[in-house]
Amino acid sequence: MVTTTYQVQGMTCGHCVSAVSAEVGAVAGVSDVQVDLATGRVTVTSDSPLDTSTVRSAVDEAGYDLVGE
Ligand SMILES: [Cu+2]
Repeated sequence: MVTTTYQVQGMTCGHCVSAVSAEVGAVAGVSDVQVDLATGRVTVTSDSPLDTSTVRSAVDEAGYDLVGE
């Protein structure tokens, strides 16, 4: 299991958290997504290391921005 933390910009409420959790959770190999609304930190647990671009697309799909890289 690999745990990676990402920084997501633009989340403002529980709905945003659900949207990001759902999209990132749908990425192949992801088993868990924890979102901290206050800090914008998204912790993703997966079977193997994820492509940042894949996670970025998922966050983008939910309507938010992955910060950095
Ligand atoms: Cu919201």
